[in-house]
Amino acid sequence: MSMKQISKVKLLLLLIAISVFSIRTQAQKLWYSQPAKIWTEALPIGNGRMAAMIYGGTDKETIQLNEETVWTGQPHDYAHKGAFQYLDSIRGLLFAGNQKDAHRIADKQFMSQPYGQQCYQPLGNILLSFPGHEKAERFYRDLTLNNALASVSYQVDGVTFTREIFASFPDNAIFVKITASKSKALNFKVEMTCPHYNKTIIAADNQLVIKGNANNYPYDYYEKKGNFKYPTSKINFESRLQVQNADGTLVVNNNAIEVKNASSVVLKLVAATNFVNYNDISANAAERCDKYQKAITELKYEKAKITHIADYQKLYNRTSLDLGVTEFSARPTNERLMSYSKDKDPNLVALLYQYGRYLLISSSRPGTQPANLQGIWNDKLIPPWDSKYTVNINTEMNYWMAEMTNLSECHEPLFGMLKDLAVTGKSTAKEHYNAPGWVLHHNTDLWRGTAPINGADHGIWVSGSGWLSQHLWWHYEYTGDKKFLKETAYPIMKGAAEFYAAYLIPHPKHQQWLVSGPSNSPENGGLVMGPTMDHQIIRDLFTNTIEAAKVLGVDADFSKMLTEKKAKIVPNQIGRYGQLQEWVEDRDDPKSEHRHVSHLWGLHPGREISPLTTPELAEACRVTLKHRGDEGTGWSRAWKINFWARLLDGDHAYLILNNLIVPSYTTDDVKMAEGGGLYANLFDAHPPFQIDGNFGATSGITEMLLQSHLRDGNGDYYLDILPALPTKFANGKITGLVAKGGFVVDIEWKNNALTKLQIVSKIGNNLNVRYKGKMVSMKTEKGKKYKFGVVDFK
Ligand code: FUC
Repeated sequence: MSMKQISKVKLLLLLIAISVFSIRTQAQKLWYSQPAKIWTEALPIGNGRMAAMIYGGTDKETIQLNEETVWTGQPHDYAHKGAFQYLDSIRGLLFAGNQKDAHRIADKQFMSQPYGQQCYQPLGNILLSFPGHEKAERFYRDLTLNNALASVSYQVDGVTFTREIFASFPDNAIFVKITASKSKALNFKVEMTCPHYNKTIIAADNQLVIKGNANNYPYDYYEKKGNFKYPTSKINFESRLQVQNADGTLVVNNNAIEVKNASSVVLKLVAATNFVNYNDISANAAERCDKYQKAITELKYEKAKITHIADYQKLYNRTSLDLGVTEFSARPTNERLMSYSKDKDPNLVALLYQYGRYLLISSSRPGTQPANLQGIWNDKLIPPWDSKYTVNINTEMNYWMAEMTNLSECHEPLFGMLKDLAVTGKSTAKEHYNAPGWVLHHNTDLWRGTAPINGADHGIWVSGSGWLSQHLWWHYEYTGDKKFLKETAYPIMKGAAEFYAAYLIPHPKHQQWLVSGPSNSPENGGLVMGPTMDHQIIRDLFTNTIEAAKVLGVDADFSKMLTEKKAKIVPNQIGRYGQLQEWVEDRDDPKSEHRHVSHLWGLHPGREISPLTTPELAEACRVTLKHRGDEGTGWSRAWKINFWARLLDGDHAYLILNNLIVPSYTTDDVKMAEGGGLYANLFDAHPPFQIDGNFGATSGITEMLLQSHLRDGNGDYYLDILPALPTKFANGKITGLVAKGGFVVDIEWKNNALTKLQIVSKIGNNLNVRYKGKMVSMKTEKGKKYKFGVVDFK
């Protein structure tokens, strides 16, 4: 080959590399060739505390805003004083088969006061108007996941206008930069709006300020039902938007700021409320805004952007997933979603996977509130299910992926909430059950309500405290952090266990058994004694609490008592259709396609059922899943991906994943439409929008590639590599997953078989790596890297 030919080849290779690279980087973004018309087409950004949804309109841009502590209500103890006096009669009625009267008494005497909880509220909007930009060309907007930047660009009369937007965690603010390619071509108006009744919006000098009070709880349905008034709202808030122009002029006009003849403008938004914690609203929102503003007024946009990207990437870049790209991967996101079922576009799966991680980083950072039903994104004064925390599946699903996808820090807000709940839940344990410890029923809110809400038939469910405690134990299992175990986790777990130890009672017909109740198998079949799910959760909590006590060398007598009680809790039972029984009695309906599959908790996220340890029970789970079908609400589909992965059936898990990646395009995004799916912005549709399905999908995909919930007789974890790899994911690579025992795992596979495996031991635990039934067991050293090939698994 001549030199000329060589350089031609080189150039060609370079071009190929660039185009592959650009497809791959494209893979990390959501992008569209039109502005959003509805909220579920807008793109989300967030820094854990503040958030925005960006529509990207050309002549009219809307940036919808949230601050996570703008809620209705005020500090309040929801416990119904003296409710425990009715406990025995409710139990007696249920044991006697009289569910109707049990519901009637419980609804009247045993419910939260008020009967419901409070709701999460929007903060306001930034509105930008660009006269003359109605007819724009070359429109493009995107959200890049690898650097958490949203952008909009288009041309008018040959001038390119761009906006770039991000929410910075280190700088506690949202930044917007607006530029024109031609000098002094920017002419636009900046306004702010706020949907609450009590507010003032003022423009002065170079800033807009909203001051307001959160509305009261918006409807009186539960107030009437429970005959108890909702506490009024006492959250006040302030938000300030600075407009900083490089050139041109600013004119204040009628509470708006007009920018004239500028080349580039930066907007900086801060926001705060008076909320300190669930029991303290004594902060001063204005002082907080002063502080946040002071730190950024002189800060250059480019510097803030660099700081933001570095901070974000520290988390995001820890894990990568490559499932390959095809010609379909380069198309706009909405189009990819529309035709996903026909196209070969595995990269959309990888995008959805990383989007889950992006959304958790954006909605849950140390020191912030945990991700609620909508993460942190809500534009409605009456959001679906109050956009609060439903804990009979949803909040936990939000955090399944936190440790395993290497976002341990993002788990922290959940622990913060648990610290509060372990206090507020004491009063509910005392007033409703005359029991020690703490308990949480099926919902909580900013005020950490723990009493049963909405209706006795599903609100009286006692396992919120037990289920959430699993997350404390997981954090310890993944990190080995003994200080956390001692100071944070164990006291909360112990308090939860104390409650259940006092609460379980003997079953009158099966005296040897202890049962939970009154409770329900989440939202299926009403109030009962002994739903299977409760028993699985309580057993898991007792097991973890006993082990934690052992690690810490404390509470031997308490552990002994838990061990004895645990042995008596009703075991998992297989019913007449071969199904896993949802209740003590064999009365499952094989035709029911109920969205909750609660009694499979022991399979996932629990670990007492597995094809590898309890094959008969696992088979019963499979039968149950067949009965329930492959569809359901968004989160229900997401849970089923996890279930099938735990049953080691990758192809069935994949089938459900594909059932989740379907467009759910209804313009009325509040109405419950048919089944789950995704909106154009890839938010998961219950419907309506609920974020659990996003997080649950990321968890489910991870469970296909790595599982580490099983342990050997010494307590060492098994790392199951590619345990449920779908046939259709023939080639791929995942890096930076985390396994229990503190192992960071990179896996590569080709033609459906493992090719490379690398494991870094962060704690120095013993390692059992399993692949296709073969195992390597070894000691490891802290900080060391171990490499395996398929030949190592003999
Ligand atoms: C549970 C589910 C519903 C919904 C709600 C927020 O009550 O049964 O489907 O997800 O939470």
